[in-house]
Amino acid sequence: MLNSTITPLAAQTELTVEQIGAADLLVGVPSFNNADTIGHVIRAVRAGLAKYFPDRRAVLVNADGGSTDGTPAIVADTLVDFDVLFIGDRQSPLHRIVTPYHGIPGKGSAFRTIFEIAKRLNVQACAVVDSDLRSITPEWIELLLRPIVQEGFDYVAPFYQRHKYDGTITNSIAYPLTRALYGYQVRQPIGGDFGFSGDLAKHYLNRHVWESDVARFGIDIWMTTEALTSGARVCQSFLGAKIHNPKDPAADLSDMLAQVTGALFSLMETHPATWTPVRASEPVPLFGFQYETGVEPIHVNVDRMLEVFQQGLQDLQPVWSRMLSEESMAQLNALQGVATAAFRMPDDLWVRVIYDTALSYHAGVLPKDHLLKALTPLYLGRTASFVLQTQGLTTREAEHHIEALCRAFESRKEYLVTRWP
Ligand SMILES: Nc1nc2c(ncn2[C@@H]2O[C@H](COP(=O)(O)OP(=O)(O)OP(=O)(O)O)[C@@H](O)[C@H]2O)c(=O)[nH]1
Ligand SMILES: [Mg+2]
Repeated sequence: MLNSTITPLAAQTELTVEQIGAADLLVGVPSFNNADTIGHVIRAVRAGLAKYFPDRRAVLVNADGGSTDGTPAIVADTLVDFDVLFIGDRQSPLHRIVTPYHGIPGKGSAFRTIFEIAKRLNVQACAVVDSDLRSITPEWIELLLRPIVQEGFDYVAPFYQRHKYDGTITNSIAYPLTRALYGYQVRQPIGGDFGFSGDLAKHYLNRHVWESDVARFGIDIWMTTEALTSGARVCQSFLGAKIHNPKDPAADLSDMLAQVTGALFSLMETHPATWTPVRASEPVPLFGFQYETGVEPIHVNVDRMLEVFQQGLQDLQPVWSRMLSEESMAQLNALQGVATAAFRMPDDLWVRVIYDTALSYHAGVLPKDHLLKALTPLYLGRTASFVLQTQGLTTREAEHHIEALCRAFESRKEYLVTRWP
């Protein structure tokens, strides 16, 4: 593999980067139609850099995916006196034909551009924050950058309080699986707001993954996993509440689920020597003062989720029976027609579903996109079960259930390892 592939930048960006020459800190903000919220995010970034790093040369990069709601103009209006770069990761169709390697539209492609600028400016530390955040404060910038700049860490994952029904992909798959595989308790491996060193940004650029799910929403889990497997020093920072524009798991999450699990499973194929020997997990250092915050309630439609699950039991038998073990299939079939209040998909069954799916992905029993799509109704069944099980519980109490799920992933890991060829 070539190590020197250069990520192309738009001509104007090239010029601006050249003029800036070098910087100490870079904050990247990916955006795609975030006009309602990005002004707040940019103000927080700007204040954070000014307050906590007044003597450092700082650059803010807004990597926009072709917003049609005026997002870039709002960014421009919000900033006056420091260097800003505006990047479009979505080329016009014509332009894309000329330079197809500019990348597929997605959050990951936006990050690739951010990494490239970080490399060219030779920065010491970077942070990235989502542009739909409504709870970001200037302190987030310090909490994401300081561990890199002063404490010798290479990667900072966020740690926030979220409503018990926000982050369902995190809670049911990304956190438990990452913890069981690699042995580190990174609570928000796909939180989206990270700090990392300039060196780690270069490492990311040298991995050639930009035609895969990593170019889209696979980017977050990929960054965290690459950090863990490359021997980077990883920590977490407590950022308070994460309040953003949440998605209804039943409505919007299918593509994101496929991209995140696709990245997770393909990373398992890249790093088997790292994860197969691991049998326990350890806490990861946590910076920042922890306090209780209020979180906004998230409404989820359990009936809709169960409908999709039951429909899957009807239609997807041929697919599920190829990707799951007989025992899992039998347990799933026993859930047919179960009334909502009584519906439960136990931890052990869910762990088996995920491990079986990872094994089938690796074995190539089905085209990968079919397999990942077939996971959606199963995930919705599990999410409905979690909602029903934790109804009436506080977020903190619901956390005990997530901890129990993590332990189930860890204690059943032998099942996965012994079947991995
Ligand atoms: N440049 C670019 N940015 C994107 C694209 N898709 C999403 N983003 C940005 O990535 C960030 C995260 O996207 P969200 O849709 O909030 O996803 P999320 O918060 O991880 O997922 P949920 O927990 O489901 O809300 C936001 O700042 C988006 O603007 C894209 O295609 N291009
Ligand atoms: Mg969001």
